[in-house]
Amino acid sequence: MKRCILHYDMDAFYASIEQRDNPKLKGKAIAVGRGVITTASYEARKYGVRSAMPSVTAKKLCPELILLPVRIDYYKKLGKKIQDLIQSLTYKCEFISSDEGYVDITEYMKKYTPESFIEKFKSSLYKHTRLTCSVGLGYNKLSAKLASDANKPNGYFIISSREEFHNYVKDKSVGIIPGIGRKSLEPLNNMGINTVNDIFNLTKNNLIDMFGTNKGVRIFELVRGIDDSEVDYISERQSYGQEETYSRTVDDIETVHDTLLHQINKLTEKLRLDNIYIKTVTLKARYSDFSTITRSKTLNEYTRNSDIIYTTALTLLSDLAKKDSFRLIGVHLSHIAKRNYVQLSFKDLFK
Ligand code: TTP
Ligand code: MG
Repeated sequence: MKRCILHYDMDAFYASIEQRDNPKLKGKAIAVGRGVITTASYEARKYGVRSAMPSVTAKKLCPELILLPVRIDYYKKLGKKIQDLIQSLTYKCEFISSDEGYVDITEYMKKYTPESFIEKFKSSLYKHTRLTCSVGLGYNKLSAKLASDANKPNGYFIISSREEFHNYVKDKSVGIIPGIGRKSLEPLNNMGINTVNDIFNLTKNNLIDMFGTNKGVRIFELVRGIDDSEVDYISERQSYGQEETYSRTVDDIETVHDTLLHQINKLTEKLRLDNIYIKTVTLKARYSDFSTITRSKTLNEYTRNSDIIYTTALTLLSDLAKKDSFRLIGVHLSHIAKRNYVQLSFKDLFK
């Protein structure tokens, strides 16, 4: 495979968390939700209990169903823990929701077989969370996403080529293709088009006539397993740093403070533009004898607040053994994350 993309999806996420935390619920038909079910354990699914179903209907289908209240903040916190774990493995990840995401593992294929990587991924997630997930490995995001649904729960599946994609989807319902939503499904079914193969047999022009150019072409490509979209990760090389080399050495600490403040204001402006938060502040200092020192501090929460970053930089500066004859001063910000995935500091939250 030229590219190797992994898609993971936690099994019965909310329900599995409740079963994990309360052994009495293990092996039982449970569902999470009040009026409407958010999800059901696999034991409850045997009775036909599903997400988005009114709980009254669910109770009729499965009278012994145990209904639990939704603890959304708790599930989100666990989702974040899972994301942190995956991010500690590789930065090339894109999280879709608390329980689902893509990881570009192309580079790992030099060291691992697809199977051995999946085993490692699943077992380390389980070790740290006691929760299971299903994994799909594909040659692009589309094939990975489909593969992760193939052997749920706690399974995995690999789709390594367009041929394998075709064989996997051809007899399945059109609805299996992510990107073909309910809206498109109805006109297709009305025309007697039910399986992916039925669409496969339509020409591109047929599809353009039915859905317009953009959507028609998109569907034409999707059923052929064509999807060039990249895993939307933040490049590790993306640098948030500012350095200043003084034309003469600086002994005055106030000047160094001013430089730092100016640098940090510039950096936080860039963070805002990129919608990025950071957790680690690194101070770099070079002295008149050309010795260079860096000192880092990782904060408890993500931030892009210039006061917090400046205060941290000053603390790092005051920790330095030598506090004069600076030739260079610089700040680097790392441990970066997008807004959706981070627990923010109070100052950032209420800004
Ligand atoms: P899903 O991944 O769709 O479902 P799941 O993890 O419960 O089950 P599985 O992946 O094994 O099929 O959704 C993740 C969580 O999102 C789910 O546990 C509850 C929540 N959710 C809702 O609140 N409403 C919904 O309609 C759906 C589908 C999910
Ligand atoms: Mg899930």
